[in-house]
Amino acid sequence: AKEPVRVLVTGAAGQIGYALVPMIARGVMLGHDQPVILHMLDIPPAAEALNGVKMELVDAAFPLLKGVVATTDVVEACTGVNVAVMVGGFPRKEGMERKDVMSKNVSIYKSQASALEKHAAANCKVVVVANPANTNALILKEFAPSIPEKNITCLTRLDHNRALGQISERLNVQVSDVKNVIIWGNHSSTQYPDVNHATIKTPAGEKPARELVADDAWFNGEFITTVQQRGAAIIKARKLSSALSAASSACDHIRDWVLGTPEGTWVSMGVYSDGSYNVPAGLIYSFPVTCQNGEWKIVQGILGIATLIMELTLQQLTAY
Ligand code: NAX
Repeated sequence: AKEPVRVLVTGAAGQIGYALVPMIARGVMLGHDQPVILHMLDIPPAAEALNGVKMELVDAAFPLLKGVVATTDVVEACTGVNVAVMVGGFPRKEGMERKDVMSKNVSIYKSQASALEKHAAANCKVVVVANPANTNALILKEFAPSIPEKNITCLTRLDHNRALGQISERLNVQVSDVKNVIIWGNHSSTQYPDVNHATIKTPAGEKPARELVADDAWFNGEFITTVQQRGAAIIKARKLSSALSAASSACDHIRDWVLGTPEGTWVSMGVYSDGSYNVPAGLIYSFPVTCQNGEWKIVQGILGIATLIMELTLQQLTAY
């Protein structure tokens, strides 16, 4: 039997946490033959709720779940963890300046970074979900210099999955037949969802998504804004922000990172830039990546956005 993997979820008493921990305990994140021990961290005002989540995990009698640590102590939470999903943080609230949120998150991520650095298992893989996700990941990377920078990532897989979902709905195809969209940049409304390399599996082989859509203009306008503003649309509808889709996407992110991406498929991950595509080195930025043997690699040689826009203009010109 496999040794259990220890998975930390911070902010585990929150809404994403509540959707995420049962997925992990069911093997959605690390595989259906991989036992897990859950480490759940939250802050003292949420301690009672956190304990309630622990009670429900016990009640659900998950066969793969070999233990639960529910704590408000950051060191206890981080000790021995192999995977860390950072969901807790201080989100920007109405009327708050960006710099106010930043300083709160700097202190949270600074202490969590040093606890992970000192107490997590060697080669612990980290994904930051809490917004601003790119920035929080960067803070974590800066304050945990002994954790290899390739091990610190942020979640843009939700945006990636939203793009797949929109294409599937629009083209009336199965979402599992759509692949290779790209989210460039941030997890924020300034991200660039790119469909120019996306393909659809058809009985006649893989076809570019752009060839199959009746109205190509949709891809250049409404598609992009729908993906960029999907988070806001969910809040408007649910009066709460995305939780089940965020949790499921966090599982996808870790699963593909640890177990690998299928041949010919890439996914979007926020990772530190090595200067690829002229993105300043050291930033945490969303790129198309493939994963193998527990390591991600930025897909090279895809037309950059500037080239791409030029190309499109040329295509439009030659079409006349
Ligand atoms: P909730 O407010 O429901 O939960 C957050 C939890 O974090 C709370 O239980 C809170 O007590 C806890 N927390 C606060 N400070 C903490 C600390 N220092 N240590 C440990 N726990 C702490 O928010 P939820 O809806 O679960 O969202 C969590 C975060 O995910 C937010 O920052 C949100 O903006 C972000 N999101 C990121 C997404 C992404 O794709 N990257 C999408 C969904 C989501 O909006």
